[in-house]
Amino acid sequence: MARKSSSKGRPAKKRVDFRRNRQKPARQKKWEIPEEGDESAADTFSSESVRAKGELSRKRTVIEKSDGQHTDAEQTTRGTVVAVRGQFVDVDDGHRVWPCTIRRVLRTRLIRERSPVVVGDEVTIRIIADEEGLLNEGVIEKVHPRRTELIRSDGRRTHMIAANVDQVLIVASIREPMIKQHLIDRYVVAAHAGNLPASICVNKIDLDESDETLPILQRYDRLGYTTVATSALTGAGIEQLRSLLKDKVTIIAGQSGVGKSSLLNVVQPGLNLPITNVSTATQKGKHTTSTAIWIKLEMGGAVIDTPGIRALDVAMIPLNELEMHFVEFIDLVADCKYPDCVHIHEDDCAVKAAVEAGQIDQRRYDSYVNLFYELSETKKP
Ligand SMILES: Nc1nc2c(ncn2[C@@H]2O[C@H](COP(=O)(O)OP(=O)(O)OP(=O)(O)O)[C@@H](O)[C@H]2O)c(=O)[nH]1
Ligand SMILES: [Mg+2]
Ligand SMILES: [Zn+2]
Repeated sequence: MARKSSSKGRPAKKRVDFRRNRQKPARQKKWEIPEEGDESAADTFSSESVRAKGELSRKRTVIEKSDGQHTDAEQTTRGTVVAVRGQFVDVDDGHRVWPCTIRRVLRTRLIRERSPVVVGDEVTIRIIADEEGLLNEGVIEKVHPRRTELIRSDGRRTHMIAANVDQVLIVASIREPMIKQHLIDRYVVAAHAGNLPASICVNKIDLDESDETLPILQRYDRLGYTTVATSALTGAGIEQLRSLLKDKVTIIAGQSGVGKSSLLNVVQPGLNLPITNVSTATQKGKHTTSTAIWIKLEMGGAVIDTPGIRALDVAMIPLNELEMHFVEFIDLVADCKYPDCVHIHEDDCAVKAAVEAGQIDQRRYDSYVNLFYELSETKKP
């Protein structure tokens, strides 16, 4: 990941004697928060840490400002949560990644509100000194209001996946593993239910020997989705993929092994995300990417690489709303004979008539029926 290392660009640090008489409190009450992207603010910020015991306790660590002066203001900064590992959270403030914990009162409140800190959250952190007196850690003081929330449900409980996402990129592969249109439809429905625009990427087109990719993508083009055919191996379609990702926060969804991480490695050389080794034996294997991670793109924007299938789900969609997530059904449902038509076994159903007339793709309809039965199963008391 292309991030500034902790040592680079860090202001000079030195240890100085404590003042005899403090003219101002060690901790300034009024914290300044540097504007995002304001390099100079962070570089000239100063901090201190006080040791509790021992020889070093008579010294305090200060960070020298660029003009050689130093002050005792405590440092806060604003950043984005890029990874969450239990109680430990990595925050990128645009200059470096700070390992953070969550302030206790905040954590208690978040647990009560069932709204944990997730990848993509904008947070304000207070920089604190580690055991060596180095300013290398942070405490999350505040989680800023979210623009969007991506939630997954297993039918009983909901889990927050990510915050502030702009769009979903659904990745499938034409082969290895074999493309499954019902899975694409599932993700499309989940994205729609989460109010997120979806784009569809079919990868590994180097393995497409009978030109199957284009007709599949055209089905989604016609429905208004942006589509792209790629090969992480040959580089085909990568420029188009780049322009799709630029300046947006995108969550990448798709089955394990389709090449999500491989594509990101090509989109941004140097990322070095670990890649699954797909052999026939492991085609149904575990995800190489195990937790959601937030990756800043040098061209602008960011992507969230998720463990495929678990990221998006449809289980929280009310059964009677499923039809609304199939865009080509929406204008038709009002023409069904029965107002509560579920478009499966009713007569005079406008949706079924459209399938028969070839206006609605049979596979899309099959996806609808499959999802309908799946949802009615999970919603049984
Ligand atoms: N032939 C071919 N193989 C590819 C392509 N893209 C990825 N692969 C291979 O597919 C396998 C899986 O790639 P990953 O990028 O790890 O897949 P992923 O979607 O990130 O998988 P998870 O992290 O498990 O969800 C690796 O062996 C890649 O080398 C491609 O365009 N063509
Ligand atoms: Mg991966
Ligand atoms: Zn109907």
